[in-house]
Amino acid sequence: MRQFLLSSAAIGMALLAGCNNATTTASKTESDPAAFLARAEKELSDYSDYAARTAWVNANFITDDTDWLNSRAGSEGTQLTVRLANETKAFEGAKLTPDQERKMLFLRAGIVMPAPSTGTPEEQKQIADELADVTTRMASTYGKGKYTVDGKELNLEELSNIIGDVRDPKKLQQAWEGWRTVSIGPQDPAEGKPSPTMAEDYARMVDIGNAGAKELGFKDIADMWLSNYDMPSADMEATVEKLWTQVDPLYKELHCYVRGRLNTKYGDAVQAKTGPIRADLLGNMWAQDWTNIYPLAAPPASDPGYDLTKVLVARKFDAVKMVKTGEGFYTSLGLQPLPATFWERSLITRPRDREVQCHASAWDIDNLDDLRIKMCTQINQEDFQTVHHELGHNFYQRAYNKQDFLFRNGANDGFHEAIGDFIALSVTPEYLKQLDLISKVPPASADTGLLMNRALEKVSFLPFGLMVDKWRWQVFRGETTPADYNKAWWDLALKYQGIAPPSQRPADAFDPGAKYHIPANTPYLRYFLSFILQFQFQKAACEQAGWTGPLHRCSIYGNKDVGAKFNAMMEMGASKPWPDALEAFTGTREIDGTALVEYFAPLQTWLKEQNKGQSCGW
Ligand code: X8Z
Ligand code: ZN
Repeated sequence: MRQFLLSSAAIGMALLAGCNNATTTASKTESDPAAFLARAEKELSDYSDYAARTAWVNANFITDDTDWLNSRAGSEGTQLTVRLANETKAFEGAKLTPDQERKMLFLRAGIVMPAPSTGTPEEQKQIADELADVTTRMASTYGKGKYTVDGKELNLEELSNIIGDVRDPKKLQQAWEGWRTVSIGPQDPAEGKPSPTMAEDYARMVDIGNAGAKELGFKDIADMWLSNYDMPSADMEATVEKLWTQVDPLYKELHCYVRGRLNTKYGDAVQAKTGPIRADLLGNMWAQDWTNIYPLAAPPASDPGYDLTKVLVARKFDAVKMVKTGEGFYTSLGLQPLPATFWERSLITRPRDREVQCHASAWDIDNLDDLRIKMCTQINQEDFQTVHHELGHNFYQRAYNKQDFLFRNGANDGFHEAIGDFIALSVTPEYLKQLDLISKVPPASADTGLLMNRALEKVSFLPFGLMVDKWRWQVFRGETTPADYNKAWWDLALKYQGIAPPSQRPADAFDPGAKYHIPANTPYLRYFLSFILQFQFQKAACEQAGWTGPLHRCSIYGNKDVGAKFNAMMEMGASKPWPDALEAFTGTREIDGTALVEYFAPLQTWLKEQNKGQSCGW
């Protein structure tokens, strides 16, 4: 199974999974690589069918019992994948085809959180069980998170709505700090001994994972995660630095301008003219998407004349209509509609009477066509975007379902995240007019406003997309120890995002745990890469479509020629190194931030003008 996003250590191979009886660890490696790989793929596929359903039920119905089941499946998955990874060692130095090499690498490097397999079978099982318990507990603690405001228990959507809509700094601070109490962990004094805190669980997971990574020949988990990009891990890290250098100046201009507008709105006592931005003022719980403060940052005299959230509400969109509209975009490109089971089995609104993991995700339960999404959809611009994002995962999954099992994956994980976002870049005024959602297309004078809206979503994200895994790499490498977990998090937020918490954080805070991907153990570099790649896809697609206007006005809606080329890239799955897939669709083999910078160039020019005389940076 591949769930985007929801990988637990269990299901952990960025790819994969599978297991029958985990304690039969005695290596039974065949001498023929083809026979070994055929067995490995069969074992993973069998396990995946079972683990995906267990994880789905757990995420849709969080109880002690489903935690127990998920943890058990997770432990079995760890034991299976670690055993197979170790079995690949028998083929080191053997003559392999490029496909076989690739599959061996996926088996060895594709486990998100490995456990060591030393000791007796009983000891191996014990440590895999412990890892699974710790990771399931962290994810479920996050999923069940709530905080009481004015006597009312609020969940993450409700707290996020405060951060998005309210402009009273005291209320913002309360919701922002309130959500961060969730990541302290389940402290139930009635049970006598309190459960471990999330930070304690996290530290234990890191110890186990690093031991597992070393056994598989990696320096640590960071080295292992960075080994999944068709180049040595150090080269990938250098590539990421290059990308950041390309986009950092644009981010700094946006930061500078937005800080000035927040200062005008709130005054010096709340937001100073210089220094970092107060993290709770940016309209999003993690300051990773600033679209909600568009009304504060809107360029004067450049009003696009519509607000997508208001349009959706006025047109009485419900969750199903949001998803149907998203599907309609993909089918307009010539892709087949989603299967009937998608509509029967997906979860698209938050149920009232049970605990669910509401962070949006897309699932491929049988690695074939049992596709589903799970999201607690709200009727707004952000979730309209998210619907396209999640469906992108599902259409990609179905496109590569004829590949061998180990190749049923994205070209790299950044591609998987970029598919749906690329499609959503085509949600332009011209497209909305075609759907009859707006009555007239705004004139060129609205371009700065339109670009600002997009920048508040895309450019604001870049430093966050980078700092999450910078933090994890430091932790995995032992450069940040548990006592400094929170300090290191805020040091990176300051360095890259230029933001600071509204007040000093308490000594027991574990703020990384208030972001889904940390307790759920989902690597985050993929999103940074996606935000770069989606603009490369957009540029190439619009060139293919013969578009000559400004890129942000280009929509590929209905273009079956572009759709066919796009589908050809998706069908490749992970069967070839990712530069091959990139080349197939865009003609270039390099991941590069230039397309993003070009897309926003008119806005950057405008921002520079506005920021004249300011001392930008922090
Ligand atoms: O987690 C997601 C998706 C699921 S793969 C909703 N995203 C990141 C996040 O929410 O932090 C999409 C953008 C970044
Ligand atoms: Zn995603």
